[in-house]
Amino acid sequence: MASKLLRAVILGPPGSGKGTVCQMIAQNFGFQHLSSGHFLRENIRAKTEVGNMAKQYIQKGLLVPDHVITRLMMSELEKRREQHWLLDGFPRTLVQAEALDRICELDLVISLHIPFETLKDRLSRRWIHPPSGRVYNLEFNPPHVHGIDDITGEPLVQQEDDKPEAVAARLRQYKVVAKPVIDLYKRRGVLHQFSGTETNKIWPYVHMLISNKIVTVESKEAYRACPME
Ligand code: G5P
Ligand code: MG
Repeated sequence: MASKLLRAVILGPPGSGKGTVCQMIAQNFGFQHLSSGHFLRENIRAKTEVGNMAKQYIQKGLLVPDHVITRLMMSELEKRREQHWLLDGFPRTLVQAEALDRICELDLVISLHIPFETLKDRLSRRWIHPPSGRVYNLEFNPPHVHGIDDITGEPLVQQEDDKPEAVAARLRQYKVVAKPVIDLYKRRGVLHQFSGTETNKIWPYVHMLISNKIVTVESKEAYRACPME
């Protein structure tokens, strides 16, 4: 792994496979996978002040206010200054992207484009293991035993915001707020878009992109350490 710390973000509508792709990247490249939804759900379970506030929004499929999520994510990033990280679900609005800009420069932004019908199907079949954030799908990656987490043997649950009304609201909202964020990263030349209906078919391209990025960063670092006359 390169000595420079890599800063990456994955964008995409609910159900587009951000969490699934991040799990693959984390396993293959050792990035820390930081999911804003996971941190929010942890806070809800722990009944913190942030969690109690966020719950009302999440259950309705609405975005949590910018200042709440930004403060939460900044404090999580502060704890991981020395690690390569990959943000999943943050930033989601232009205000959040500007807050992230103030603390780091992104090396890479991945944006997933998946058809609407595919998203609705996937979310209604999703089950998760709340303590770890592990994601399953009854068709795509089912647990070994129905309703049970493969690693811990604990029960899986279906999230409140995967209910049909909440899913439709989340998809509508994504289209509106994500556009300026995508445009910003496109203008900066760090955005890489992937389209398709199957994560396993998108994955080899994402793998290649990250491998190339790591090689590029390593060669730049080597050049800086030993510049040619
Ligand atoms: P989250 O938790 O960030 P969303 O809405 O961004 O939630 P979500 O639902 O977690 O996104 P995903 O991570 O993009 O989707 O997708 P996933 O979980 O990997 O895959 C979806 C399902 O499809 C899984 O069951 C998976 O196994 C399956 N799957 C994947 N690939 C395939 C495939 O190829 N084929 C098939 N058949 N299945 C597949 O945020 C939750 C809420 O928190 C708040 C908001 O209220 C949000 O709604 N929040 C924020 N609010 C404000 N600002 C922020 N930055 C916020 N972040 C979170
Ligand atoms: Mg997710």
